[in-house]
Amino acid sequence: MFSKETYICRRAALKRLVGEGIILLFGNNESPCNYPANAYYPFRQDSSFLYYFGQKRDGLVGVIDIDNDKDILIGDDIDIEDIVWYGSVDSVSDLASQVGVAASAPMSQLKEICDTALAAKRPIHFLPPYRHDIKIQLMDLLGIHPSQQKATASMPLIRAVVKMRSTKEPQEIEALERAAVIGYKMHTTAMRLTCPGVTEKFVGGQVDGIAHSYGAMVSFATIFSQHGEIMHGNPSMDLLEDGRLALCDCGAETIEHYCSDNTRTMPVNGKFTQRQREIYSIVEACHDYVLEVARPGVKYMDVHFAVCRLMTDRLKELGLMCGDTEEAVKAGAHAMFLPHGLGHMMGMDVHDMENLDQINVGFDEETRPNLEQFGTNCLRMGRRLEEGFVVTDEPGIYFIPALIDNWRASGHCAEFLNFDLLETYKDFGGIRIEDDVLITSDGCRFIGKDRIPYHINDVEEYMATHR
Ligand SMILES: [Mn+2]
Repeated sequence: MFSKETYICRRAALKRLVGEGIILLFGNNESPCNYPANAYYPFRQDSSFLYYFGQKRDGLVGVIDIDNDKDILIGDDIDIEDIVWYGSVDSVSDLASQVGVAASAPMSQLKEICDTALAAKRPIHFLPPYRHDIKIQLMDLLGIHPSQQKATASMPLIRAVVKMRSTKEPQEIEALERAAVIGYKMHTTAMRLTCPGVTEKFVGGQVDGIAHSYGAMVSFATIFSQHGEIMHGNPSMDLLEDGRLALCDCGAETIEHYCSDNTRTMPVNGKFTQRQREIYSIVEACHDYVLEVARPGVKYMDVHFAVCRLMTDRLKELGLMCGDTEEAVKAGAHAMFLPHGLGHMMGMDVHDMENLDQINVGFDEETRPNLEQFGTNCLRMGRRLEEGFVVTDEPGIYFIPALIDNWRASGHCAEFLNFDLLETYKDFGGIRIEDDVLITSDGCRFIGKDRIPYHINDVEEYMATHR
């Protein structure tokens, strides 16, 4: 938790930005796995609740009454039976005072607060809920059916939260640096353990254990797979095989819930083949290019397309693509290899604030998403970068057999693609390299003092000397 003043200042700023009415910020509840007392572990608090109210306990709601300049922490104190099983915890009024909130109240009072505000026709602001229990709670409190809650969520509140959380405070950047330290341990663990004959699940499980040992949890479900071409390929019981690549995309969350998100792709046997080197070096060039051009004022969508053009040029040299680079990218031909965007915002959520809808986070009035074109429609971040933003830089090249067949059959972008040569890459898999980038006043820098090895020679050397 940060200082009490941090949360007081953030709530004051939120009040100024939203202007009027009453704000409800729901904390998360425990989520049952297979029966109520066996909840998914670890418990994860809602990030916006954490940002303004700092407390990690389940069953809390933050109320910010803008018009009366009053903050209230709502929640029930635990009883003696809970204390027997879980130990003593601070009272809700103590939790409130720890984050500079003067008032607290039991959950039963939340309905009264809402009824009074509704009767007075005051605006009640809430964020779009993403958990079903909160949707039911909202229906009970405000009478809005879950199917209507996304549409009736408060745009002034969404805009204010996005504005505040997008720009990371110095203390948040320090927290992200701590997450990167754990992320480094996770990735180098994967490099040490990767060798022919072990299962993907074994490596993935050891990597997860590092996150849990040094922080709160993984920042998302670890991807560790020989099928790098499957975007979210979770570890399977398959054995790692000599000659193949393993893609590891994983990250940590610190105790205070700040994330890391990195990807490395390594040869299972520790040595890249010539064909793997050729593709890897293109991804590496695209990844490094971002560092040269990302700075305040530059649109991340433009960086994305610049990377797509660079990738197209290099794939033309290998004979996998052909034709005019500009035209090929305009037509979306590069999406055969890169069917996703260059990156996303990162912070307390690994896809920061994605629950507030990507169009509100990665885009704005000036930069609109392209929802039509395959690949381009997956861009999560397009708008102009500002100092203090944290975005991921994660280009990749994938050979997706079903996509090759699909485009070949339909003739899609046939003038820019060499389908016969693509056919011979169907067993290749995929390569992605990902790091987290902080936008500074005049440029950008990677987060994480120790770089996880990613140059071809560094990866091979690390694997040769640490296994
Ligand atoms: Mn990512």
